[in-house]
Amino acid sequence: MTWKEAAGVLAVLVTLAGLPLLLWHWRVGVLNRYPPGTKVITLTAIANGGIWTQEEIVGANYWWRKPVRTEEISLQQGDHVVLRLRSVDVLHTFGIPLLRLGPVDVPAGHTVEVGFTAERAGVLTFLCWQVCSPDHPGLRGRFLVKAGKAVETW
Ligand SMILES: [Cu+2]
Repeated sequence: MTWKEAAGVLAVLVTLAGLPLLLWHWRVGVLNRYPPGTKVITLTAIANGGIWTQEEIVGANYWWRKPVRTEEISLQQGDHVVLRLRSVDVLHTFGIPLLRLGPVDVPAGHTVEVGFTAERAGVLTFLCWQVCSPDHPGLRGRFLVKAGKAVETW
């Protein structure tokens, strides 16, 4: 093996090992930029079937199977939450009516972040705010906020 071949093999190995490492570093960096204790929740909207899901949707699992619908997310009173909202298909609009949060546009292929604090215990419904598809009514779920020290309900 000449030194050029060896350099080529080394370059391929560095790329194969380095690229996933770089991506991992970027993702961890993105998720860690909030204050400690912040709950970062990713919700992805899918028009077909009317689903909000916490699963990561990439091309393969969009076509191969139906993602699990996220109907309920448990929170503790006082939780600081950052929602990373995504859409895989059409424009969806996110909202939590009881908090007067939204409507927040979630364009296809983009990630939109919104934050809120679960100040009181109770049930917070989240939904898609516009008729995005025939399955639009399915695009809803709820945060179940369990009471902490100071019990105050919605
Ligand atoms: Cu909708």
